[in-house]
Amino acid sequence: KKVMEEVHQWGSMKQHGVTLKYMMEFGSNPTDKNLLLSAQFLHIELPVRIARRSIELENLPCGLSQKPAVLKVRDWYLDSFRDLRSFREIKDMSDEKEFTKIIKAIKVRHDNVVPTMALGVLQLKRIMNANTAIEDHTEIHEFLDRFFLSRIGIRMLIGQHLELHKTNPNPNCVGCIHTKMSPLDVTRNAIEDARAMCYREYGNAPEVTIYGDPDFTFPYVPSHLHHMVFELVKNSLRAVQERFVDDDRVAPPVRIIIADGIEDVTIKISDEGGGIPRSGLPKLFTYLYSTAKTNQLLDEDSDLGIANTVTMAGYGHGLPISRLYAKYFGGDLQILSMEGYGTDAYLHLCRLGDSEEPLP
Ligand code: W6P
Repeated sequence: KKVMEEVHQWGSMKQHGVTLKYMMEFGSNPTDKNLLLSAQFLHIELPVRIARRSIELENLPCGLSQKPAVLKVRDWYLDSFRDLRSFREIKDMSDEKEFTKIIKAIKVRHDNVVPTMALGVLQLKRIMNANTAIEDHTEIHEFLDRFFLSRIGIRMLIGQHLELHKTNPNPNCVGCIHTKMSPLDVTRNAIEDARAMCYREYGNAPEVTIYGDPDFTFPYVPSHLHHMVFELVKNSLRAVQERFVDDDRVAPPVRIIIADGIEDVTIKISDEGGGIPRSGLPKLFTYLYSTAKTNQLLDEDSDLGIANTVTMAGYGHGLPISRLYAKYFGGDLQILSMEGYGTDAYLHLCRLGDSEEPLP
């Protein structure tokens, strides 16, 4: 209870965003002095950001805060807040080293926040379906958007600090930023992973064609791009695969085009999976709506729905979270569909790395 006072105090402090450019400039020089400055910054910034989320987790509508899975996430946030606040002032490299261990452990503690929150939402949905009143999900949706966007930022900051400690880093990498990332390479890998998953689930996977300049590179975080393209290709493969089951026709390939513009790098992913009705488009990005039949396998008592993480349907949070990854560095994700034909996803990645972190 005493800790809540401190949480409220820290939760009202200003958050300080950083830019991709700043992270690159700062991180390209991992001297002891900079490592110390970085740790000192995180020692203040992380409790501020974590306190805000803890407060929001306590005050969710429709009783979401009381769902067991959400309580568990709230406890992770409070534990991390305590860990950070109980750490002494960082004065020398020995403090820095120990602090780095703490934030590494915090990152691991929060590894399963996304599936656990998905479980919390599911626990809420169970009772909401019972009373069929037209519920307004806007507030919960907007909370989850803020919550997951903040999580991306927190993990990016911790990840950057941890990567700076690497003894033999890739010369083209600054922390988890690849200064010469080839979107074509990352896309190829994401396609391979998505097709492998499709193959496991259906015993077959549609072809994917890809157009783009193989020599084009720009600074970005490969793991973020992989996550987004993997999610989109998975959706397309599933749509095509399900439309062409028991069909003599060969499935039309998913087509990907990578365009390098001045402002944006845009990746278009087109499928002929039959499309979705216009009225269904907004639902694609909502957390409370999900078609995943496999979700029913989730058990209240099981820690996580292990089975679900390996199916293509996932938790149904993949698209909204992919859009947050795009937005985190100033990009966006749009989906257009022609019902009866297919769907196009436009993934815009911002090239000018000086857009500041959006801080919810
Ligand atoms: C579909 C539905 C969808 C969502 C996102 C990306 C691609 C696709 N294709 O049929």
